[in-house]
Amino acid sequence: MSDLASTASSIYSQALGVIEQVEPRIAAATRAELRDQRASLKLIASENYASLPVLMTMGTWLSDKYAEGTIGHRFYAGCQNVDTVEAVAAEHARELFGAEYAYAQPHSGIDANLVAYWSILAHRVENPTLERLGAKTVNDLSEEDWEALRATFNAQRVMGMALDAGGHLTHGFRHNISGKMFRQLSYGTHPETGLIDYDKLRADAREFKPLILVAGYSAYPRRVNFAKMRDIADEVGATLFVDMAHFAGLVAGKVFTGEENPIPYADVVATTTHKSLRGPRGGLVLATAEYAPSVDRGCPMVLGGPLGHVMAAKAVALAEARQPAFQAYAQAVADNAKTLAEGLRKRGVDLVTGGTDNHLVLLDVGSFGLTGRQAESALLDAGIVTNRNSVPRDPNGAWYTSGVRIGTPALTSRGFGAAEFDAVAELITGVLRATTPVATAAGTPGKAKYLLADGIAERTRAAAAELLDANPLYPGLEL
Ligand code: DSN
Repeated sequence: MSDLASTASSIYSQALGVIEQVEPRIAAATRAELRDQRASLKLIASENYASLPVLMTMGTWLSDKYAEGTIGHRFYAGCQNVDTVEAVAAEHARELFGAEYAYAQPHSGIDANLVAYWSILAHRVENPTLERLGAKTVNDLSEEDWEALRATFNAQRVMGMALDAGGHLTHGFRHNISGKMFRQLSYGTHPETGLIDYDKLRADAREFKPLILVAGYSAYPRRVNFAKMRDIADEVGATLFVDMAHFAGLVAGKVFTGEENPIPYADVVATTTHKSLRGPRGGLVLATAEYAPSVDRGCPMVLGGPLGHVMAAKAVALAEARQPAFQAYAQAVADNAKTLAEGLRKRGVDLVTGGTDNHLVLLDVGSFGLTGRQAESALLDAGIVTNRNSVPRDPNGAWYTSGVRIGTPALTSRGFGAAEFDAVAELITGVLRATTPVATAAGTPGKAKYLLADGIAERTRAAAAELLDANPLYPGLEL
C-alpha cells in the first residue's frame, strides 16, 4: 500500500468512526458511495474523481470562517488565513490558464456564470450609467434613476447555444434566472453537419445585437473556434463570455490550444472545478484586467460567504493540474473519447455529429427504438452510469429525450485506456440492443418503461467488474 493510501485509510476510517457516533446513517451513506463509485462504470461527462489530497483538504476548519468580500477587503475581522488560501488558489488559476485575473470564490458552475453575467452588467451598463450621472455608487442615485437603471439591466440581450444543441440552462433559458434577467436568442447547430454554423450565428448576432455572446456547452461533442466567436462579438459590440465548465481540464492540459483555447479571446471565462479539471465541487471565474474589478464584486453581490475549505481544495487541485502528468491525463481523456466514439460507431450506434473531438460523446438512441430515459435506466441496471440528454431538434423533449451523453474524464482518472474504452463501447452497445421499450396500455411505445433481456445486466456488471478491478479507485484505500 502506498504511503498516501495508508494515511488516507487511517484518516477516513477514524473520521467515519467518529461520524458514526453522531449520525450513523451519514457514515453508512459515505461508505456506500465509495463502494458504488468503485463498482460502476462512471461515464457521466461532468463527473470525475478528485485526488485524495483534494478530498482531504475539504475537511477542515477553514469551513468555519466567514470571509465575505475579497482578498484584503473583507466584511469580517480575522480573515488573514482565508486571504492566503484564496490568493494561492487565484495564483494557481492565473498561472495554469494564463489569465490576467482569477476569482476563486464561486460555489458552483451556476454561481460562476452568475458572477460573470453580473460583472459584465456592472462593467458595461452600471458603471457607464453612474459615470454619466456623476454618481459614485448606486446609493447616490435618485429613486427615478435607480428604477431606470434596473429596467436597463433587464432589457439586455444574451446570445447562447440552444439547449438541445448542447448549451446550458444558464445561457439564457427561461428555467434559469439568466432567462429572467435577459432577453435571449439561441444559436443552434447545422442540421446536416451538427456543427456550430458560424455564418448563421454571425448573421443572427448582427440582427439581435447581444450585449453578451456566450460560447461554451455541456453536451456538444466538438471543439469551438473562439477566434471566430471573438470576431463575431467584436463585430456586434458584444462581450465574449465563455463557459468552459465542461472542458476546462482540456484547456488546462493544453489539449485545446490556439483558436480552441478560450482564454486569449474571451473577456470573461467561467468554469466549474470538479469536471474535467478534477478538483473539488466548485466554480472559478477568469477575466481580463479590464473586467477584473467587476468580477471581484461577486461576493456579496451574487455569492454568499466564500467556502475557505473548498477554495483551499481548489488551490491543491490547480497545483496538481500544473504538473506535467495532468497534460498526459487531459490528452488521454480526449484520445479515449475518440476510441469510445469509434467503438460505438463501428457497432452501429448513431452519434450526434458522427463522433467527438473533446471529452464527450452524444448517442442518439432513437435507432434502438428507445428514449434517452429508457436507455439511461437500462444502462444503470447494468452498472453503467450515464445521463440522458436532448439531441438537436429532439422529438422526445427535454425530459424523456432521445440521447445519452457519456464522457471519459472519470474512467480515464482510473487508468482506463483504449482497450478498456473499446470494451466499454461493446458493453454499452450490448445493453442497448438487449433493451426493448414497453408499450403503453393504448399500445403505443412508452417513453419510460423498458425490458432488459434476461441475464444481460448481470453479464455486463461482471464484465465491467473485471475492467474496474484492474483499474481500482483510490487503490489501497481500505475502510
Ligand atoms: N450538471 C452539469 C452537467 O452535467 O453538464 C452542468 O450543469
